Amino acid sequence: MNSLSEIADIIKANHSFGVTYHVSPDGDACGSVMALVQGLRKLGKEAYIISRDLTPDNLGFLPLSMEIAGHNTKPKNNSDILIALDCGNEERLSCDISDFTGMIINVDHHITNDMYGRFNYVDSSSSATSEIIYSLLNELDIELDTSIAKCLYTGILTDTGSFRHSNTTSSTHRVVSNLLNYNINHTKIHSALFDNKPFSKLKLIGRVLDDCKLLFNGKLILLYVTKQMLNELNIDNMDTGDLVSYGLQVENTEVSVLLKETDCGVKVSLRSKNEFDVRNIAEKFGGGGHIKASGITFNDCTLSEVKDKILNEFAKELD
Ligand SMILES: [Mn+2]
Repeated sequence: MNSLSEIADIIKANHSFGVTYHVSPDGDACGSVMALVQGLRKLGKEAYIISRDLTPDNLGFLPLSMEIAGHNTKPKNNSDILIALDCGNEERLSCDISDFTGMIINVDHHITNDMYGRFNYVDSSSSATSEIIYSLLNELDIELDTSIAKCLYTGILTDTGSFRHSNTTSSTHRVVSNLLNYNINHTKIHSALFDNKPFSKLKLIGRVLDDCKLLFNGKLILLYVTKQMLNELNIDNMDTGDLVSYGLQVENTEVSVLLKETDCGVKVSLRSKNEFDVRNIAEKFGGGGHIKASGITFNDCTLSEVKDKILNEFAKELD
């Protein structure tokens, strides 16, 4: 692995950068990419966002969200470097790298990173990739401003579950304390992120909670989002991964499992409250993530097939 100052040196020595993140970008992916792109432009570099995804609705308030419009899906021919942020492996990049011959710089905080870059900086003790980008901008002597601070704050806030997850450290709070000096309106950021749901989402939450089930003596809670629910509520395209966290609000639960029926199969979100390692389960099915937050995608499977497979694995550890 490289040091952050080596990464900074490579950046200083080059001119053109495509910057990308993982598919289905979240607050940390978007926040870290947008902060770095703005910082690189301040250095006089050519920098642009590469994304096969659109900005999620609740992140539309971030600067540069207009630059994620689905037209840059691969690095430009003349780009020296592709910087990949918050993404553990090449397969999950929201970027087509099949023709790319330049160098990849991989900066991430996922413990299971494949080190797929020519240069790699992975710090799993960082709460968010945005926390690392804060340090990288420092290494590059880039003066922060309100717009950059807003992006980094959003990334850290979302990846720490508003500073409640165990990945939150004193260093996280130190970084955030500095970010608040750049005149960001943290109350407004919080509202834009969390108090901004379509009414249909609230109705969906009601349906999902009404149908959820406690299993394994209350240690696991199972939630479903079915196509039928989405159809009945006229919901077309909505991120529902956050619903999994409701399961952990129940006393004595250890694991929350959300199964979402999609057009191609089933998406599974796994969350753990304390010690249980859900990544271990996810990896058995080709998924991945963090110890307390992981995901799996099953193609061409029905909801009940996936439910059986997943519960069989949990039974080995929770029964
Ligand atoms: Mn992250």
